[in-house]
Amino acid sequence: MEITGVELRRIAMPLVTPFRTSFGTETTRDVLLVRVVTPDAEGWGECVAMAEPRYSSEYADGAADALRRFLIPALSRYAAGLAELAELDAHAAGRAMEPFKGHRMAKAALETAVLDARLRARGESFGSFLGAARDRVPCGVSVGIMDSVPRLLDAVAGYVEEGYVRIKLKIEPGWDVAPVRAVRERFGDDLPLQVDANAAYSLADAHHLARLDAFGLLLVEQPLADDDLVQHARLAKLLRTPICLDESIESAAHAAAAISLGSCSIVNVKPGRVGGYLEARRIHDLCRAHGVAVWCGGMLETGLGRAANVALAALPGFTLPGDTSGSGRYYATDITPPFVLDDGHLAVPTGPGLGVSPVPEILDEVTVATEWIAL
Ligand code: OSB
Ligand code: MG
Repeated sequence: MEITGVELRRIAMPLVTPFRTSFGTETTRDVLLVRVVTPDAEGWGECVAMAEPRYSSEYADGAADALRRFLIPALSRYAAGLAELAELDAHAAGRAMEPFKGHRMAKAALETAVLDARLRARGESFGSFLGAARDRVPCGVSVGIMDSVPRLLDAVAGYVEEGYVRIKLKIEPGWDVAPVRAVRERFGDDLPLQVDANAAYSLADAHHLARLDAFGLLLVEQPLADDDLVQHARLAKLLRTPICLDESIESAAHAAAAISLGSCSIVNVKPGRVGGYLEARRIHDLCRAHGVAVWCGGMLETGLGRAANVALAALPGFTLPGDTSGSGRYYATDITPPFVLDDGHLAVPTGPGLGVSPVPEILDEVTVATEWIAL
């Protein structure tokens, strides 16, 4: 595949409601989009890095810099060295970028754009390419930290009403046992419920976290620091609630280490966090072979990233509902035709590539800057 050039586009997407986690509050999603242009098709990749390096060390400006300075030139050099340009696919893009450490969210965006262009050119969907085993996926919703328990209960009631099949509550010290208890009391023991701490606790909080065991949670996500698999393994022995890792798992190698240490029994797979959909699929395969459940996380994606996540979530090892919510949970107007929940599920797109494209007028309206890099 020949690549004419790559566009880096920054868009600002106002969220329908502020999203508060233990690491900060988001009111507008600052998104970096990557568009790969080829003679046959163009492909899109959404970079999930946020405006500030709080969830992880990556941030949108840094990702754009890594792309323009290192990753896009590496792809261009790699392509020049290929005997057949036809070999320039997502696997090749991964190899081209491999010499550069980290920057997984930036790499994922470029790899996804290359993959999308390839798949659109040959008329194959992401779901088919990845190995989707179903045509729709059950959807959960991630509910931010609120000012008060009554507000939280109102928000959860709205999502339950909309049909979400699983609720995830963001927690932090001072906002954990009480909101979980309140949600259980109001919605009952049958509501599939889980919590996400975004690394806000330490092992010294083990006794306190064990109080969550009383509420029959599906899992507690990333209770401790991202770089501490050993302490997560210790914590796992002190809790009945299964531990799920998010921030700690940046590659299949990390997943293998976490499984052998006993640091988690469930993995949240976010393609951006692990460097792309190929690595995400490797993690799925590894976890499946070890009987470790996976589910698809989210990073407040627009319809572009959502389309690929929904395809991934249709793989057979994704046995828990994902944070693959409908577009309306995040944005009043999505840049693609919106993803709308039907009976608590989203349909896996079937069209070529991502199966959705940005609506040009909407995209222009939210665009803050564009940059064209000719190859
Ligand atoms: O930890 O899963 C997380 C959003 C941004 C950054 C980190 C996380 C989240 C979410 C929301 O929980 C997931 C979503 O609905 O996209
Ligand atoms: Mg998380």
